[in-house]
Parts: sequence; structure tokens; C-alpha cells
Amino acid sequence: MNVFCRSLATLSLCFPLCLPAQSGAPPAGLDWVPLGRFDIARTETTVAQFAAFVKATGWVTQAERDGGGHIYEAGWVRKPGWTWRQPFGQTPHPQSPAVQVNFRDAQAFCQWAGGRLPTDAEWVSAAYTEQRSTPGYVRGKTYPYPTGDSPVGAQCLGDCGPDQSVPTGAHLWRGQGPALAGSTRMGVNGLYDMGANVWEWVDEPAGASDEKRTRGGSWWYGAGPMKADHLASKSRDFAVVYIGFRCARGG
Ligand SMILES: [Ca+2]
Repeated sequence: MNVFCRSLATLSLCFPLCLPAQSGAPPAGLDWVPLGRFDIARTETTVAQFAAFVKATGWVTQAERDGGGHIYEAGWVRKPGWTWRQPFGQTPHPQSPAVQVNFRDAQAFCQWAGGRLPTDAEWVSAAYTEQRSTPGYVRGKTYPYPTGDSPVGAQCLGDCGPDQSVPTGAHLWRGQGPALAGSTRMGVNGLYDMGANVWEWVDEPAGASDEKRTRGGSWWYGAGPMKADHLASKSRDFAVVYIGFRCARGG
């Protein structure tokens, strides 16, 4: 990417015109799971995958431009230096879910990877209704949790069994942080961490809405936000330590 395009990309103005054309194997190495009319990534996007995107495109996230992303303590707090590169102030494991990325950052990654962010309907269908023949799940059944009839096995706060986090290096007054992407118990449709670990941006409402929905809950919460009827949203420009994403394609 040339300097002109990089400077525009930081303003999200020229995307996707400035990104390299897709050819050959998907550069992000996403493990796509086919679900009829669309595919969805098996795991949350990882730090390693996001790093490949940044290396290829020069993309600079909003949190980097702002000097850091957010966490909730006694209200929202901006943490200097807390970006996808150091989401808790220290270098993360490459397989940790990429966080401190806002909706625009996430959508840019997915377009580079040959996809897009999932619609809300796609995400819900993938998370709760078994459409394959995944061991342990009944084809055609809609489950209350992405982990099935029980939230156990997800990385949530208190309700999901043993904590599976990796050390973040930060003092957290709530929760222990995320597990490595794909390291928890396999869920509906063979997907990992649709329930909890990190919230996931979805393109809802579609279009240029300032607010975008997040799905599935996170390590910061118990099992309640893992359910389909739990609706949450954030400003599309907001970067948070427990919001990440996964991509979809097709449809
Ligand atoms: Ca998740």
C-alpha cells in the first residue's frame, strides 16, 4: 500500500480500493465452516490473523490512533497502549482473540480475508441451530446456548465451569480474560466460542448505523449474554478489551 492509500485507510475512506486484490489461498488462513447459504469462521479472529492483515495492508486501528482502547472499571476507561497489539498492555499469545478492534477494523479485516462480518441472522443461525452433524449435537435442533443445552465449556464468568483463560499480565477487577481462540469445548455446528470468550461484532443494523450489535457474551459476563435473546450494541467506533469478531462469507 502506498503512503497516500495508507493515510486514507487510516480514515477508512478508500477501503477496499487500497487493499490488495485477493488471489490464491485466503491470506488470513481462516477455517471456513459451510452452513448452506454462507460460511462462517470456525473461531474468533486471532491476533496472528489480524497481524497478517496489518502486515499486508498497513491498516491502523482506531484504538491505535487514539492511543488505546477501553475497559469498563468504574465507568469506561481508556487504557494507554491497550490495542490489538497489546490488548491488556502486554503482548498477547498469537492465538488469543483479537480485541480492541472496532466495527470498522473488523469489517476491514473480513473484507481482506475474502468475506465480511456476519449478519445478525447468520450469526444466530450458526450459533444456536445445528445444521451439520457435529458430534454431540442433534441436526435441526436449536439450543439455548452455543455450547448446547448448557453453557459449561465456554469461557464465561462463573457459569461455564473451570476458567480457561491465559494470563493477560494485567490486574483485572472482574474476570480473568479470554481463552485462546478455539481452545474451549466445541459448540453447535463445530464452531468455537460463539458463546462467551469475546463478544463478536455483527452487521446489525445493516448499513451506516452508528451502533452495531455484539453477540454471544464474553469472559466478563456469566452465561446470560450467551443466549440469543440477549441484545447488546456499541458504537461502531468503540474499541473494547472484550469485543472481537469472526468473519462470514457468501450469502
Ligand atoms: Ca465469542
